[in-house]
Amino acid sequence: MTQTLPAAVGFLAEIRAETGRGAGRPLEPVFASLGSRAELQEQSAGQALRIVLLHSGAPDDAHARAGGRTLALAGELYNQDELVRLLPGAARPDSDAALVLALFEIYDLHAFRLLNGRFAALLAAPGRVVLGTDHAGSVPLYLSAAPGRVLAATEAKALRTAPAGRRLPARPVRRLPGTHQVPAGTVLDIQVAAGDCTAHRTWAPPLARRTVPEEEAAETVRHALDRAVRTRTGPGTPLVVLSGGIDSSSVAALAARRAAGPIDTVSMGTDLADEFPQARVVAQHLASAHREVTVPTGDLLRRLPHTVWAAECLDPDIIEYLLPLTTLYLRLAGTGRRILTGYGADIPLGGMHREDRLPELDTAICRDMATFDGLNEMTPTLSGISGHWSTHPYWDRDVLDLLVPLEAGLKRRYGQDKWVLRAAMGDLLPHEVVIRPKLGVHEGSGTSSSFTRLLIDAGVVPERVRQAKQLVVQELFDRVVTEGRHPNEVPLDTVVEQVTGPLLSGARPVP
Ligand code: AMP
Ligand code: PCX
Ligand code: MG
Repeated sequence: MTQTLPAAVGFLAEIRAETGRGAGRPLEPVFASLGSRAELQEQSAGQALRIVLLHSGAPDDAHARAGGRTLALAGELYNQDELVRLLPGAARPDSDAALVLALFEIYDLHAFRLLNGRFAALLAAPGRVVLGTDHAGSVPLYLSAAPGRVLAATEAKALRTAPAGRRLPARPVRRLPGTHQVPAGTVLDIQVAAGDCTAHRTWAPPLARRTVPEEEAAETVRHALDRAVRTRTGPGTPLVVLSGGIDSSSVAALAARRAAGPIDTVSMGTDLADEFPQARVVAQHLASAHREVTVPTGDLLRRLPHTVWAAECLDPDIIEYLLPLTTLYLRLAGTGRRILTGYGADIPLGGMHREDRLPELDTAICRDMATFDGLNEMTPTLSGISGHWSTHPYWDRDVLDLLVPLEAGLKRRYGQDKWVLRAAMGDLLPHEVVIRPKLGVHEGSGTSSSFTRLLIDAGVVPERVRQAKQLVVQELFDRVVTEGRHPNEVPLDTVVEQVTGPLLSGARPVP
């Protein structure tokens, strides 16, 4: 059978020096993402290794062994064709995990500088553990290390019962002492005996800007995005989450052009707001099998705990972007779909920035490219909690390396935002779609306003709504990540009551 999803979508790994010092009870493999579990255990060179793979039917493809090294990979690569050319001999490794391991044998940790993918990886060698994230850190990876042991997992909650680890050159996780997140585009090289850890950046957002003639800019963007969509499209019918804006409509158009039959598209809205008419124009143009999903706002807000559980994110703005998508994924029939989105296009293109001046536009792009790490907004776990795999072509490494450096005047031009993308896609979409500005998902679905309304109804004054949203998200994080509770057991109304109580009794701030 041809695999639709990556071989593994997550893992938990424990490496212990067999000195007795690092001994401890094995951790429970607790994941929000759905999947089957397969466990590997190895004992060699005075080191014990245990890996629990969260897999989708082919666990043997998610790990590889050679030369005393074992590698586990959650996720997938998008540039295998160029990578295999680096290997000696004609035989193509039979999995992405085997390919990364073969590259590691040649380049050691610098192999991670070569990869374009959506993955988290762990490599165990005698006395050494290497942890690597893709350029965007799009599959989150966490670790806890102490002399004689390294624990790592693709979800922080899987490490919640880990004994306190030492401080590392990585971001600490709230209220999990010694648990850190591996930064985006980073390899951590850990000496097991001492627990020492060195960080190597393997990717950084480009800082320079390039001037490119209009036509060439549009052509190269089209080519790069087309390749990113192609490499993300599996053997089955592609499913695109479609808002009708230029970002997701472009992905849908490129997927439809290559597909043998109609692609699937789906749009979500609520009883408060939707963008169904706009999405319908695109679906009709592409002759996709299109669905509209209307979610009552009460049901939408009840998915806040699930969104925090999946994203392990503390940023209330990001949670507002992710809530409608998580809710939509939970309403998709069955499991095992490969989902393409237009998520992230607005970051390198400055699409959420609504004004004409170029310095402000580039300032916003610089800020967003410098602050995305750790937000987990691209995490596959959002769709993983309903057994699907999402992937975001605009955050392909080559697409980002092309989009970010385009000078701001190519991004805002002739009074249009994201001009270069609109120019690149002009021939594949109806003109009205190509030129239409759009609201963000949190606005188009009424998510932000319904979350605000919930808090106002609970008595929060407008000036404190933002603070209250932050507190709700923090409290949800503490319950579903730190305490490890299932989101179904965390009723939103009690959390709202708990965090708004102190806000209500406090003095009303002077406006
Ligand atoms: P945005 O940039 O706000 O359009 O949202 C990011 C991505 O989420 C889009 O490119 C779409 O792939 C997806 N999305 C946004 N809104 C919707 C919606 N109403 N229905 C389905 N997918 C959506
Ligand atoms: N988006 C944006 C990303 C949200 C901003 N994230 C950030 N600054 N790290 C996108 O899809 O590009 C919307 C709704 O727009 C989510
Ligand atoms: Mg967008």
